[in-house]
Amino acid sequence: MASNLKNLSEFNRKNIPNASNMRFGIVVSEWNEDITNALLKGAYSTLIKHGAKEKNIITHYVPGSFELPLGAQLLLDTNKVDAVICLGCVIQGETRHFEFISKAVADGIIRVELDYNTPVIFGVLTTNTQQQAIDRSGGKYGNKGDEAAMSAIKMVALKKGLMK
Ligand code: DLZ
Repeated sequence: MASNLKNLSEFNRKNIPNASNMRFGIVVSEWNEDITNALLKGAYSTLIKHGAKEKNIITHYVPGSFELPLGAQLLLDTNKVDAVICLGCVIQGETRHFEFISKAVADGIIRVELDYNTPVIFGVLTTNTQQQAIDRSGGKYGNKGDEAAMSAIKMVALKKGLMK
């Protein structure tokens, strides 16, 4: 299925592990904050729905998506989280800034994830238009925040299971 047609909030919820013993960090970009706050709402509610406790979810804001990887790294350095969910929204403008930010964020997030051997989830929308971002942050294509939270839960369960 073409990924741009997938509803980001539709997944088999029966396959998602219980998150009651998991701790999450969420880093949210302040750029395009209407969108990123909607992503946060989706991610947070999905974590809670699957058993995560409010006291085990730490949320921090960073200025823009470019700062998400460092935000994630700083959170991991606290040793208080089992995974970090990075939420951002980069919208194509008139210049090439979009390409540089999108690539830097993706590269940075995977680098932190592998360096720390800990799930760091790419909950970043990279869209051509504001409408595409609205459609994917609680609109007609669901909410990327939901998908990011679900990925975080699954990856923490995988790690906990393998390290037993
Ligand atoms: C500068 C900038 C621009 C033009 N566009 C976005 C965007 O669409 N989404 C986003 O999250 N951040 C944007 N930023 C800010 C950068 O991510 C970063 O915060 C600044 O370049 C400072 O490092």
